[in-house]
Amino acid sequence: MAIQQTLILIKPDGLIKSLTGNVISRLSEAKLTIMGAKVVRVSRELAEKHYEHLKGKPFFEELINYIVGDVHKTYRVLALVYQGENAITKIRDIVGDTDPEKANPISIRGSYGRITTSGVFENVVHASSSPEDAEKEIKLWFQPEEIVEDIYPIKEATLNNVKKIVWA
Ligand code: IDP
Ligand code: MG
Repeated sequence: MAIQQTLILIKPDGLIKSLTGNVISRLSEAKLTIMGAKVVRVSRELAEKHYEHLKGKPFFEELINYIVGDVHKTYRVLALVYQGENAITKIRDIVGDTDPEKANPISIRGSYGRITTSGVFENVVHASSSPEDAEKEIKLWFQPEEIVEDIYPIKEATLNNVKKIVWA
């Protein structure tokens, strides 16, 4: 079994429905370790990079409106990094299928998700799908100093004469 990292986002519907505590309790069943956590106001640029692989899908624009907070007028997501053995599959099992109607009813998405009339799946949380996606996503959402251990290689960079630690 491999030690993996995974990025979780509690999306704006999760925050406006006051599900943060429930979601974190459910995720704790996986017995993983939290490595980083923060509240983020999501820019369109960050949203489009995060969902790059879905560009061209009919629901893409609505998905971006959803994750930046325009749909729920809730301009924040809670971003979490978990680490542990088989973290990706363990978390995806607790989170459930992408489509809330197909998701196991006791999963997070099965319990709390819905399909809106605009067609986007409001499914409460994001969870990385593979180790490659997790690495890309964690490096996109977090700076090295925001993670309690160096989970990926880092390097020193100079930006406007200021030395900074960045992902290598
Ligand atoms: P995932 O979140 O389960 O990894 P992805 O295919 O990466 O699923 O899609 C990202 C997000 O886009 C989903 O969580 C959901 O909010 C939305 N989405 C994906 N597929 C559809 C669809 O067929 N209809 C509407 N929304 C979708
Ligand atoms: Mg995905």
